[in-house]
Amino acid sequence: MDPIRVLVTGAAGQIAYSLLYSVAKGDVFGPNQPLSLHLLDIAPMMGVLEGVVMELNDCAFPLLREIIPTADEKVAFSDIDAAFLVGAMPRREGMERKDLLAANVKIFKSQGKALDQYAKKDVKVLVVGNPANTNAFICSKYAPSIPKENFSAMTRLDQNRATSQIANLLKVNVSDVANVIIWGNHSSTQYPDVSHAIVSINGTVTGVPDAVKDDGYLQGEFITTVQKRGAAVIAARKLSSAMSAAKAACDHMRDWFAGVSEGRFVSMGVISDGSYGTPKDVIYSFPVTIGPNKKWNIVQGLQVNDFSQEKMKITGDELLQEKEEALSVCQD
Ligand code: NAX
Repeated sequence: MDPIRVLVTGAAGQIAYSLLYSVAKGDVFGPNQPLSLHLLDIAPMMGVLEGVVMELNDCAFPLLREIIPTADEKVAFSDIDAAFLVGAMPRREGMERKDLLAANVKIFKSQGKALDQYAKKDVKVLVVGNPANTNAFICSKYAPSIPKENFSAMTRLDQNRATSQIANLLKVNVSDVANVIIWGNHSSTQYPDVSHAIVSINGTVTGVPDAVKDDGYLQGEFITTVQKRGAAVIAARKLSSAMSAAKAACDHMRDWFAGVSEGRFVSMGVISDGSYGTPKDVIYSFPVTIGPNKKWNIVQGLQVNDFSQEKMKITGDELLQEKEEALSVCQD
């Protein structure tokens, strides 16, 4: 089998440190798929990246055929099949939201253009770097030769966090809980929704709301716990989520490449077609099914009550605002 080319940006950073291990081991593209890893970071990080390359070599992964560390976007994006865009400008103390957005627009505009020029046209792009949804939108805007469906933003960590909260509460294994939805933006306005989630308890499948029997919790503390989980990890670890973020990025890309089983759906930030009254043309997190052809479809026909509709609107409005702000600093 020919190796596939996989790009990881922010390759010298902390999420990449966990992500590269799993990707190189075969957790994402399968145990028989050889790979060539393209590692992009900024020039001042090349020394650190060299250390990461040494460690990847020392892992002696049989599937890893080539490692290309670089600070050059042309080298990084050439002929790639999949991209994990993890590197982004972090918010520094005293930095205005607008400045953060402007710095990221610059990065993702440049990377969008590089994708357009150098990547395979069927490349699958997962944006992890924050603000992930809007970064993915900008990236896609500057890569017009690549279908918009090939760009996604990561909300899988939020989905995994929500699933784990429910599994712990019901004292079941996480694999017994399915179809938890994250709607909207990967931010504190996201709406974790278990109205359509199912759980298997002693072999019987029930709706999560029926199993939990506490709508007050599901519409209150559950939502805020998931929304604020990232901040809770930072408060405890003094560093942001990395191992769990890398695992979620792997889950997202694996499901995109391999598909998800019948009756199951996962959440991904994808280009909105206005389903469920959401704003069109923003990267909004929806429940999606994925077939064996690497194509996702937004799950249709779910009943959305007034409570959900309101939450979905709040996060949609935030995405519209972010998009407007990002476009205002785009210049062209
Ligand atoms: P780190 O600061 O450890 O690493 C980021 C790396 O990106 C650094 O090595 C930096 O030099 C590099 N970088 C910056 N600009 C770059 C550019 N233009 N091209 C290539 N590399 C560049 O951050 P880490 O903890 O790894 O987090 C990375 C990003 O993920 C952050 O934006 C973070 O906010 C975001 N996250 C997103 C999550 C999600 O669910 N979507 C969850 C986890 C995480 O918070």
